[in-house]
Order: sequence, then C-alpha cells, then structure tokens
Amino acid sequence: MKKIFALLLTLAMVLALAACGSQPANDPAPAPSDGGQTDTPAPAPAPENTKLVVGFAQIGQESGWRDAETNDVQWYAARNTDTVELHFADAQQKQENQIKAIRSFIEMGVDVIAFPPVVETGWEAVLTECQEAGIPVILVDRGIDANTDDGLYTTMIASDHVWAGEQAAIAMNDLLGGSGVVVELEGTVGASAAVQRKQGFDEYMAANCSGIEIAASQTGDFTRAQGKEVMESFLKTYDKIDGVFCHNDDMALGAIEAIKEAGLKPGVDIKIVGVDGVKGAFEAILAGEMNCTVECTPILANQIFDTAAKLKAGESVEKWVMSADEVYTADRVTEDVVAGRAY
Ligand code: GZL
Repeated sequence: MKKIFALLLTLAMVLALAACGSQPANDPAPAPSDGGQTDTPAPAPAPENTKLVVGFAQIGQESGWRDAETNDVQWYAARNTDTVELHFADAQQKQENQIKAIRSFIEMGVDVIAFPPVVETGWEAVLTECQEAGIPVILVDRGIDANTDDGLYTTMIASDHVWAGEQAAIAMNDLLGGSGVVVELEGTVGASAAVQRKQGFDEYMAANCSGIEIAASQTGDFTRAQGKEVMESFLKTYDKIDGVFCHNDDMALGAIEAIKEAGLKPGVDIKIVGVDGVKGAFEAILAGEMNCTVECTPILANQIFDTAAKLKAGESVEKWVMSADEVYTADRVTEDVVAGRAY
C-alpha cells in the first residue's frame, strides 16, 4: 500500500513541475534580450509620426504676391502644429535651389511635396525621383510645360493664366476705345504665368483689336525694380505709348514710378493694367494711377494642405484645382473693397 502511495505522490510531483515550466502556445515567452540575464522588456518603438509632413520649395520673395503666398502657407502650418509639419525652403529665384530643396524633402521622407516651378522646364529628373520615392507632388500657382509627362506630378493648384491675359486685353481695349499703342512688361522668362498671360493677351489682341498695336514686349522678371527700368527704356524709345500691360502688379507699380518721373500721368496719359490683385494695385487704382488689376489669388494654403491630406490618405484629386479670380476695374474699387482684401 505504502509503495502505491509513494508512486502516486511521485507522479503528482512530476506533473506539478511540468505545469510550471510550460507556456500556452499563443503567448510565447519574450526572448531574453541579454541571454536570459534579466527580463526587462524591449523599449517600445518610437510612435509613428501621424502628422501630415509637407515639404514646400518656395521660389523666393520677388513680389508682394509671392510674400502673401508664403505668409499664408506658413501661417496655416503655425496654427495647425498638432496635425501638420511644414518644411519650407526659399530658393531665391533659382531653379537649382528648388531642385536641391525637393531632393532634401525626398531624403526626409515627407508625405507630400508642393512647389511653384519657377520656370516650366527642367523638372523631369527630380520629379521622377519623387515618383520613385512614392512622394506625390503638388504644383502650386505655376505649371510645367506640356511636353513634360504630366504623370510626374499629381495635381496643380493655380489660376488660369491664359484667362488672366485675355481679361487684361479686354480691359485694355475698353480703356483705349479700341485704338492705340501698348507695350508689355513680361514676367520671369520661361515661367508659365508669364508665358500664358502673354499668350492670352497677345492672342486676344490679334483676334479682336486690330486698332491696337503692341509696340514692344520685354521681361521685368515680375519685380518692381525691373518693371520700372524697362518702362523707363520704353518711354525713351517710343514717342507714343497709350497703355502698358504688366504681367504682375509689382511691375505695374514700378511702371507708375517711371511714368511719373517722365512727367506723365499714370492711369490717365498711359493706361495701366496689371495681374495679381495685390493691395498696392488697389491703392493705385483708388488714387487714379492704375486702371485695372486681374486677380490671381495667392491664398492657397487651405487647398494645398487639404489636397496633401487627401493624397496622404490615398484619395484621388483633380489634375488641376483652378482658383476663382475676378477682374477689378476702377468702377469696382472702393475704400471698402480695399479694406476687405485678404492680401
Ligand atoms: C502667379 C505667380 C506669379 C505672380 C507674380 O501664379 O506665379 O509669380 O503673378 C509672382 O507676382 O512673382
């Protein structure tokens, strides 16, 4: 009897020892990280950055319009720091600097890259690198030329620059009563905004305004200083100038200075039409020194970041998100309108 009891006791002890050493199959014992010396858990992985990370390669600070766009983008990011991380680069008007900035954003592994291409060409290589890195690209306020594969960017958020040129021609034709001599101050050579505004203006004039001659057209690079210089040279070269079409308002403000220094009345002796709708243009129109500005809104941050968030979430977007702009002739410009402008 004693032998049977001892055997049963031994068996119970063996079974008890076996139960202590086993683990349920679905909960494997944590592998000891230091050869079983201690059982401290492995460090928790860093939390994934759930913010929307956007790289923005800005052209520079050539105009009041560009500054308004930069302020809008930076202000949006500053008031949404809990959900947005903005990496901003200023290329100082140089394409090679924009390309360098885009490459740095690729290295960082941002979610989306947004930038206004300073000129239409020369983007294939870096846009291909973005595509290979799986980073969607948003073109902002300017485009790339039609010969470049438009599959290399996801969407463009911009105004219709051809429309702007056409509206400027319609306004100029009205201001001149269908006849006269005009000169043209072009934007940055090769920039889509300049190419397309010229296309819209010149083609409308050729098709509808046989009494108006475009005597000269030269770039002022979208800057006030160069706009003034080129207008000074036009005034020295041509005895009769009835109107000037400026591809942006900053060049129009420079032209106004040159016209005054030549002893003429801007807005009266020489009609002035610009594009952008910056505050300085509205103030010049109120003062009777400018006659029209065709709006091209730089307030694009909401659209940029909303679109970037959709792209990060894998949603599809339109190929061109076109801004809604208006034409402001003197009859539409009052103190209240100027006070209410967002830029
Ligand atoms: C237009 C933008 C142009 C503005 C200029 O979308 O690209 O660049 O008209 C600015 O004022 O320099």
